[in-house]
Amino acid sequence: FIKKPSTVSIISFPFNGGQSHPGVELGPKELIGLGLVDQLKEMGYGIAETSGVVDTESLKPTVVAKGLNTNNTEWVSAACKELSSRVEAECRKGFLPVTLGGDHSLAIGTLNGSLKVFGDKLRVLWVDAHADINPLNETASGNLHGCPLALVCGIDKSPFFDWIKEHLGFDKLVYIGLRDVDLPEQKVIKKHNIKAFTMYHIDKYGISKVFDMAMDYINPNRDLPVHMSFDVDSMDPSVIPATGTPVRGGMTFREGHFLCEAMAETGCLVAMDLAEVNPLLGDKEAQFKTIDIGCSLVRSALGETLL
Ligand code: EXY
Ligand code: MN
Ligand code: MN
Ligand code: MN
Repeated sequence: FIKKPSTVSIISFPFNGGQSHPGVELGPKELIGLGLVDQLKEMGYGIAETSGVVDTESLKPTVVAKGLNTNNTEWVSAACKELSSRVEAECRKGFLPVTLGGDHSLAIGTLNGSLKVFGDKLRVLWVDAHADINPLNETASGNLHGCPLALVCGIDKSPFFDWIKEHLGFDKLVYIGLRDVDLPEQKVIKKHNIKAFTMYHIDKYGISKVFDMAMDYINPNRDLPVHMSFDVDSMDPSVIPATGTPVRGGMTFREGHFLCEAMAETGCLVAMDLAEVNPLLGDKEAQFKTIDIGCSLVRSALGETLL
């Protein structure tokens, strides 16, 4: 248990540069529009004055480098650099930054920010259908939302991301929810022995045991600061349909909420991301479900209980 922040800072990151579906940049507005800030206030959290929106559009470069293997590289870099300083500033004040995406390349910024504050103590719980650790010269899609951890863990030292000085140790990261991992990512995970609990493990052991095993691995005494980066596509598409890279066979409504409730129970959460909500990818019902459950997952991670 560590000193749990009593003030949250909601950072809206309306960004779609890490992938190709328009609409994911509307995620933050929809989540807040459904009342997330008021819900957190009702839970007793203070809302930081410095909550706000990162103006990602103003950071879009006019000239784009040619011949790169990845798309929107400079834009992703500039936007995430700004996001990093926002997250760093909030963590330094002892607030809990909740970064609302926007695509998962946002984690390049959020994890850099929390690493600057917590350093080698920081632990990362990555909840996702995907590993998001493609080396930049090996990604098949060229979408940087499939690469954040390659930059955060220092596998890639791209000159376009020269502002990334801090790297996360591979033994400080754990995955829950994997079910769609590219070959280059499998190579990286095996080479660096990254701990990963896939949907197979959730089926085999149940989410409670998987959570405990994950926490025992990165945070055995439950006394280290944990940054949870939650990709909504970790959930089954029947639960959260409006997202850019859905993969069947995901977590149920309760598995996702249990994971967040158990994370809150540790009292170790110091930062959270909610990524990949794309309100345009589904009909009205799909949109509402996705945003409503996104808000609910955040509340659970911040301590909302059923009784
Ligand atoms: N691994 C695939 C790629 O690199 O393009 C799919 C990545 C999906 C990324 C989303 C954020 O999790
Ligand atoms: Mn992801
Ligand atoms: Mn994903
Ligand atoms: Mn390093």
